Amino acid sequence: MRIIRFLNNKKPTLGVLKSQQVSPLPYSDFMELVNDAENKKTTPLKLVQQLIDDKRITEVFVYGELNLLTPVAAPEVWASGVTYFKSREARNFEASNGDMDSSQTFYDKVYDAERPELFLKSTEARTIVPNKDLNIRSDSEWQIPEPEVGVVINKKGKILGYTIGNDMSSRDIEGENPLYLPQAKIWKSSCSFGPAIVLAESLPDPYNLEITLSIYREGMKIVEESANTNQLKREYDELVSFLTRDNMIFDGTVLLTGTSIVPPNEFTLQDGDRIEIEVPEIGILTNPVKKLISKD
Ligand code: DO4
Ligand code: MG
Repeated sequence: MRIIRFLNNKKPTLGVLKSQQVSPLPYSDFMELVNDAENKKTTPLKLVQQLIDDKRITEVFVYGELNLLTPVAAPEVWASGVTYFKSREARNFEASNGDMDSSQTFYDKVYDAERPELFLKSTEARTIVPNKDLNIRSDSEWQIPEPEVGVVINKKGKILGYTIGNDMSSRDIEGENPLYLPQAKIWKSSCSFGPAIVLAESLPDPYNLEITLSIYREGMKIVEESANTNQLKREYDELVSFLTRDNMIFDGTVLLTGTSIVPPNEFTLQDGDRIEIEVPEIGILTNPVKKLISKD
């Protein structure tokens, strides 16, 4: 079952997405549904099914006509790094100016270490809803989207559902010095997620999700690459357990689980590009790209 959130008469409204039809739910946020299910000693899936069976939902909206919001108002988005072999190779490439040698880099070490790389990626105000502009930095010449599966968790670290996230990244800033990671990852509107959350209890196998990245420029598809979560080096719960350890985590937090898709090394995003990330079980996360103008 896929849950979305949209503006209905300017009010955030939760909805169930089936084919291209959306049935509104009596909640304004995903966590309200989760908490109501917990109070009623049931699960979100059963509660929504009950609302539908009781014919308490009669209105239907057309998905393509909605003003989408992120499917949960996530106070924070965290991200995992170097959880796929492909990401390890790409990080080594950008850090070595293409002159790869086989010595053990930080990226090689973190790929094999027990403790994963985790970092704060975004806050609610910096996170962009589906179909709205994602920014690229004014001071970077090498920027890419990172298509990732995101887990939606509660404050105890329980995985409630799965979504699609975009961990926009500056490869030249990170490649210059790994200590620049926060600047390579966080700026105004550098993260989006959505369009839906597929409930954990209704997703048969989160380790077999095909992710496809498409990038369009002047109407033409210029990048198309796919990967599968069966290549993930770690388990979702393992990443969550490190995130919640000795930490303060809020209900509705999203943890992105790393990328296995890296566009060709010569590629960089440009103003006017359109990014689409598809996971068939979840949907398509679409965002146009806008280049920030330096105020220096
Ligand atoms: O080490 C830098 C971040 C890597 C990352 O974001 C990823 O692997 O997805
Ligand atoms: Mg990433």
